[in-house]
Amino acid sequence: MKAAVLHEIGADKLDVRDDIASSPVTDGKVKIRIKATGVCHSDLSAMNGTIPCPVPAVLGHEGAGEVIEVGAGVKSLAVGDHVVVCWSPQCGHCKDCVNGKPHLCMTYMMDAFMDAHFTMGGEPIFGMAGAGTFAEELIVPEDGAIKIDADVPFDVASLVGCGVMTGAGAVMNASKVQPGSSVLVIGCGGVGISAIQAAKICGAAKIVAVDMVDQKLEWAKQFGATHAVKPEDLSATSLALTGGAGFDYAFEVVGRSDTIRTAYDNTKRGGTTVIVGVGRAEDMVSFSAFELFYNEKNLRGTYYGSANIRRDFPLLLDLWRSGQLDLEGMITRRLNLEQINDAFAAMQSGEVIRQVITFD
Ligand code: PAD
Ligand code: ZN
Repeated sequence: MKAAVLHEIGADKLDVRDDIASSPVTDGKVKIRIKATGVCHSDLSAMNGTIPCPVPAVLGHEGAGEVIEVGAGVKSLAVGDHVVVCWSPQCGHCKDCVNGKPHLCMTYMMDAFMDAHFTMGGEPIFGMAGAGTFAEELIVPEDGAIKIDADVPFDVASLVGCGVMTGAGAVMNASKVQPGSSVLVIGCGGVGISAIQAAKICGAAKIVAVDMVDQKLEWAKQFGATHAVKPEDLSATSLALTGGAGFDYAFEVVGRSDTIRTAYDNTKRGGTTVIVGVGRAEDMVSFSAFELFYNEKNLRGTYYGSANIRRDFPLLLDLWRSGQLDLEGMITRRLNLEQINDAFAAMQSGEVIRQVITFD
């Protein structure tokens, strides 16, 4: 089959080849024919070493498709089912799953580094985060594929598998944005735009989007931001809208120490700062011992939008169906797998919200 492979960390291009195979479908696993896959910044972060990834690897983790084979013991899925791939499956039985934090489930974590479900030239190779949706076919555990209604277009469904779940979940799950509140979103890519849409759905009265790309600011307004400004204009906007007190909620959706600091500084005392972006392990952020006490801000991260995927994937698609969550509008470019390296260039220049690769 065709797949896009990362050969080494630091490579600036993926190798699109047609000699990749999948290993046999073993007990408890399913094989999916991928129909659509979004291109997320985290794919780029796997290439540059920000996110750990065993190599060589098939990248891609935001996908949807159709089940074409089920292993022994699989109960919840059948051949022909339409599914969204989940890159961090939730087992439903561990302490985190039963304590209402299924996104922290570690049951399948090691599989990503130990269980290679692709082969290249007969040698086993891994898929990013246990997934690898930049491929025509993919094997995941049963818990890594969530069944959806057959009438949902695959391109729309694919986005729910990462960017939309993460951005919307940051707002709905990690911070529970309240009606009438003020919200700051720094970084308006696919994840940030999803956070903006969710903030509007939750009833935020003021939603300020920050990005340095003009087109992103235009899009942010189309998707629900009440104000959209360049980083250098944030202080003046905060002064005008909050009297300089800061926002009830601030979301960092870039993955850098300086924007994390900006998000914290622009959160009001007692407010909540949520770190959504994935930054580098060596990029340190500093806080004074006094300010952490005095400001009483809630500073937290969010992994995969703190999702309960069996609840949230259908919930997000219900919001899409009701017209409140615009997923088609976020797809600013459609392409095929051969154009994957162009997709990374377009993402870095800021000319797209989300790009979706489709397979025939
Ligand atoms: P993207 O590249 O599409 O968007 C990032 C946006 O940030 C772009 O519009 C940039 O112009 C903008 N930006 C860059 N630097 C700055 C700055 N200094 N100030 C303001 N804006 C800036 O990325 P994405 O939306 O796909 O992903 C965003 C982050 O979320 C990225 O770090 C990704 O790895 C992370 C992510 N986290 C999870 C999770 O589980 N927490 C899941 C998926 C993605
Ligand atoms: Zn992602």
